[in-house]
Formats: sequence, structure tokens, C-alpha cells
Amino acid sequence: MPEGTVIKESVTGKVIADMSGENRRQVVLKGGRGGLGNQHFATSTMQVPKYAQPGQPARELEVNLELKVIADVGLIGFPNVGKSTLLSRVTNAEPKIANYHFTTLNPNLGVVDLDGAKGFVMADIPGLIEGASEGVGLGHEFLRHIERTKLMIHVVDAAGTEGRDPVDDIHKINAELAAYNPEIAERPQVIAANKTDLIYDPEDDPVQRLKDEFEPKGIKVFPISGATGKGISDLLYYVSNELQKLDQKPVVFEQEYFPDDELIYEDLPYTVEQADGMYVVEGPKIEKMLGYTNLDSEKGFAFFQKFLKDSGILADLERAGIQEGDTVRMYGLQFDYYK
Ligand SMILES: Nc1nc2c(ncn2[C@@H]2O[C@H](COP(=O)(O)OP(=O)(O)OP(=O)(O)O)[C@@H](O)[C@H]2O)c(=O)[nH]1
Ligand SMILES: [Mg+2]
Repeated sequence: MPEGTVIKESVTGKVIADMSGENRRQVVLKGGRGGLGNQHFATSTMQVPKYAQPGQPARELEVNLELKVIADVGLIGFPNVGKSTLLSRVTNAEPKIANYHFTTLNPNLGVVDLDGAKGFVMADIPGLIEGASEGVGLGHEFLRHIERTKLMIHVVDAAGTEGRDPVDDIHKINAELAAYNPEIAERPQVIAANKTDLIYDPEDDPVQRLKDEFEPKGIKVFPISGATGKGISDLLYYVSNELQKLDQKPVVFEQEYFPDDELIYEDLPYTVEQADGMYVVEGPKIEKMLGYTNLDSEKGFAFFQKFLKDSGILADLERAGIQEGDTVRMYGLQFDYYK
């Protein structure tokens, strides 16, 4: 899997593991307890016994693998505003650039190197449009790629070459961000007012309008041109400096789902009966559970004890009148009951 992949349980969407940083290897589910071949039952008189002990079925779990790229800075904005052009100009990345919407279908990553300042990793993502959070355009699916970014460069077509208003554009994309994840919408932003080489109207200065609207809110506006390169250097040094002020720790998604512990105890069907002078507990889930629990290990045994308690089996045994020292049988396993 690519670094940055997050493994999630598919029903709850809870994180099982984040494959980033030091975490290179992950066992999500252990296999079922192995069986014993007939050689294990060989004796001096019975060299080829007909008996073998089958292994137990393994546990199953459906997971989703979500790639969340590892970048310090994410480029967001409407399609065709010049996100990929900017990325290609300041890094060695070679994203596809074209004059139509949704040229970028997957994020591209590049490293920004700066003379005398700390460099950073930058990612573009496919363009967003109004309604992206409801699936319009390419939807908001790609926003997961900026979940690890610490700062966003909001690229806008300041020249309004497609007839939209740049101030409006910023508000619309931010509304989509907030609909996706309010926490991400709160992260620091910088506005790159792009395509300034195409601003001709002497009556209207869109860069000034952007500054009037957003700088009082603490969002700096940098007029740039991805075509000529004008203004880009100031933007990058500012971003590098801002990043230094932010928490330097990488964004890592914490484990929320623990496959070893997640047994569904509700409606666990089982029966407790007395037979052959023992208490016999039977039920399909119990059989399955015994299959993936290694009772020889201390951890496995502790887990089994917890299971007996949490599932209510222990209480039912007591209700059935079990006494200290009585034997309990569960699918080939026998143990004596002690409080
Ligand atoms: N004149 C001018 N054109 C630009 C500038 N920046 C980008 N372009 C052009 O705008 C078009 C779109 O650029 P891209 O970089 O592909 O835009 P994008 O934001 O990555 O677009 P999507 O991937 O579709 O979201 C291309 O034709 C670029 O050459 C600029 O500063 N000035
Ligand atoms: Mg692009």
C-alpha cells in the first residue's frame, strides 16, 4: 500500500491503522487457530492414524483502504483556476495541465525547495465546485487528501475568466470544505489570486476586493501568475514561514477500532446444559470465537475470560447452579470453574 493509507473498518468507518511514518507493517486479523495433522496422533502401534484435528475458521472483517496523501500544503479551488500549473512551476511534479475542468483526476505531490527557508511538500487535488459535498462534479472524495495538510493555498481565478466572481468563489469552496469537515475548514489558508496577467479592467481591481474581504479575517492574499511566475516567490516564503509557526507533528489518525476486542455480544445465541456430569456451553459464535483465540497465550486466555463475563455465559452458568471445581465443556475445550 502507498504510505499514507488509512485502514478503516467498513461498517463503522473507524480507523484500524494509519500506514504512515514508522508504521510499515500491520496485521489486521490473525488467522484461525491451526489444526493438527494426523502425524501428531501417531503412536508406536499406529503410524498412520486416520484422525486429524481440523483448524478453526479464520475471522472475517471488511475494511476500506483510504489513501490520504502526506503533504504539508494542499492546493484547493475551483477547476481550471491554475492549481496544477502552480504546483508544476514550484516543484518537480509534472501534473497534467489543460484548459478544461477536471484535468486533474488524482492528487499530485511535489517538493518545494526554498533558498534560505524550509521547504515543504505540496499537493494539488481535483477541482471542487459548488455542491461538491453532495457529489457534484468529482464530489468531495478527494478532500481526504488534504486531511493531513496543515495549511491550504486557496487558488482563485482573480481575472474571473470564466465569468465567476473571485470573492464568491472563495466563499463557495469554503462552504464545501465546511460541509465536508468543519475542522479542515478552520485550518489556516492563504489565497493565491491567480491569473493576474489576465486582469485588464481598470475599473475593477479584484485583488483589492479579495484583500478587503479576506485579510481582515486573517487570510493573506497574494496576487500571482502561474503563467509568468510573478508573485509566486513571496507566496512560497510566506507559506514556509507560516508552517514554521504551526504544530510540526505529522497528522496521524489514531486507532479507534480494535479487531481483537470487537466481538458482538448482543443476541449471542448459546445454550447452557448439563450433560455427562459437566456444564456444556454451545453456540456458533462461541465456536468461531474459540477458533481465533489462542488460549495458550496469556493475552488470549485473558480475552477468553473477559468474553465469558461480557457475553453473560458466566452469569448463566451460575444461574444453572455451577459450583467451584465443576467442569465446563465448550467444543473440545474443557476447564474447571473457579470464581
Ligand atoms: N493566463 C494564465 N493562464 C493560466 C494561469 N495559471 C493557469 N493557467 C491556465 O489555466 C488552465 C488551467 O490550469 P490548470 O493548472 O490545469 O488548472 P487546475 O486548477 O489544476 O484545474 P483542474 O485540475 O481541472 O481542477 C490552463 O490552460 C493553464 O495554462 C495564469 O496564471 N495565467
Ligand atoms: Mg489540476
